[in-house]
Amino acid sequence: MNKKTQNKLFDFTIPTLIVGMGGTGLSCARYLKKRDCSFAVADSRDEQTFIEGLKEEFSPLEIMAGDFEFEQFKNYQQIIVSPGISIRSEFFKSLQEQGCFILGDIEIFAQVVDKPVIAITGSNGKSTVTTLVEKIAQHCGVKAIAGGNLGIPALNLLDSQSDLYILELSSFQLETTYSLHTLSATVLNVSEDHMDRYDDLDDYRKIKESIYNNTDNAVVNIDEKITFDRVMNVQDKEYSIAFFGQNKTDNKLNNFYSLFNNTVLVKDNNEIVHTNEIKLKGTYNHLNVLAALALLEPLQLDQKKQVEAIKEYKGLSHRCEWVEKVGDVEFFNDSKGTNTGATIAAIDGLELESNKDYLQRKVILIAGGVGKGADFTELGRVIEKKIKSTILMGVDSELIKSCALNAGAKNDSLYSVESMTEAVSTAAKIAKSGDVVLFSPACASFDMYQNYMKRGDDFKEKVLTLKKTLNSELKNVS
Ligand code: UMA
Ligand code: ADP
Repeated sequence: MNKKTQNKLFDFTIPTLIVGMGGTGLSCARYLKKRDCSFAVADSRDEQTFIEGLKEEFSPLEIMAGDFEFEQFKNYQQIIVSPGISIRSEFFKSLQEQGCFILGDIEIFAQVVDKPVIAITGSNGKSTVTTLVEKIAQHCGVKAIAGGNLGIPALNLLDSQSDLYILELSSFQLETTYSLHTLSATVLNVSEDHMDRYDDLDDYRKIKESIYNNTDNAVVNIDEKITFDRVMNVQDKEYSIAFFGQNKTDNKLNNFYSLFNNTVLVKDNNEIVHTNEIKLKGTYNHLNVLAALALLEPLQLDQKKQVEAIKEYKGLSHRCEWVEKVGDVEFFNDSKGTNTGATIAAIDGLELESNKDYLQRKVILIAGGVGKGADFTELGRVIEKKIKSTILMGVDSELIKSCALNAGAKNDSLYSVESMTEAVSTAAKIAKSGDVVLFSPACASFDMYQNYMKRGDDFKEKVLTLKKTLNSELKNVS
């Protein structure tokens, strides 16, 4: 929305400090090494094998391992900070006051990329939309590659020499990005996440909205009223706007990609594809498809080809992924549901009419983990309204439980467990024929797992073990 928000540019000729040597830090170090730039690295980890590995790859290299030291850091005029480290701490604020230029890997990418970039942020749906945009573009013959928060760090994408880059950007990455010019950009939606790093929801939203700085095509969700108004109220807009959302009869928007009557995707009055022809299920996923199409609009791709790609796309693992039918009970893995917005969307996305009928509820929810400072009030209400039984585990399970109880959920519909094995076996005990077990934690995984993928894999493994055990018990009986 605003043009540049930082006047400084990264200077490849002066020494740089890279802070955090995970995927992002490594990609920066490798990129700077290729360009013969001078750099040092810092990481709180001080394990010997980690340090030896860095020395082996980047020697000679200054490594600051262990606690961050202000006196050492302040010698660097530019510091690349990994997204997992907050630049809002007093430590980094003081460095900025000393004149240090704090930036992230996406800022360097922004300064060197010479092909169009499509950028996607939002609390939920980023990976789904990013991958879908990539798949559609590729199917239409464009040499396109996706990465960023999705997994492959942005600077690594450059090796592919692609003609189109599609970046999933987290709010953490946007905080340290100043000059990214995009062909298209979107904030898919905003709901509470990472509240341990932001003052409030609007603070978080504004960081997300910075993705529209310097875009040619702002793709806007009509139901995100605050963001919609901010984008619309910019004077002398230097970008076009494409909208996406559910079609309401009073809408007079142009360039509107909408879901009509929950059954057809349309652009203005032109039909694109029927929802029953798409493998992705749930209203939120249909909105994801519309956002992907709106993002690709500037490329003017062949519609027939785009629709072919959409019909083919099955979605990603760990996102409302069907796992197994055990007996007559279906199990879904939504381990990537790491905030309340995602879990509520997943519950609604199951589209079970019976959810609305208190006596015939079918969904058993398994949730819990690290809440990241979230307010679970709304999730509590949804549990009370739509869930038959809820099984809770992880460090913040009690927070979810008390919100569900406050909303009026019955105590005997809430179960506390210690492990995934116990969660799955409890679900199996409670479930009746025709029920659905949804693992959608509404929380991050790192109290019990390395990441959401390991957590989802563990859930799937426990479900498969359950199925095997039941099958062998049945055999023994017969
Ligand atoms: N570190 C310190 N001090 C600290 C904290 C971390 O030195 O106080 C070091 C760690 O020891 C480690 C490194 O920093 O060596 C980790 O850096 P990082 O947490 O920034 O993680 P990366 O491996 O660089 O991964 C990041 C993203 N991680 C986060 O934003 C937390 C990855 O998104 C992303 O895929 C990757 O860059 C490539 O772009 C993950 C994520 O969880 C999937 N993202 C959040 C989300 O989706 O909700 C935002
Ligand atoms: P992200 O990359 O933003 O975490 P994903 O595409 O990986 O998003 O989806 C994560 C989870 O978020 C899904 O499993 C689903 O529960 C939920 N989700 C996906 N798209 C949306 C959406 N548009 N609105 C709300 N929730 C969504």
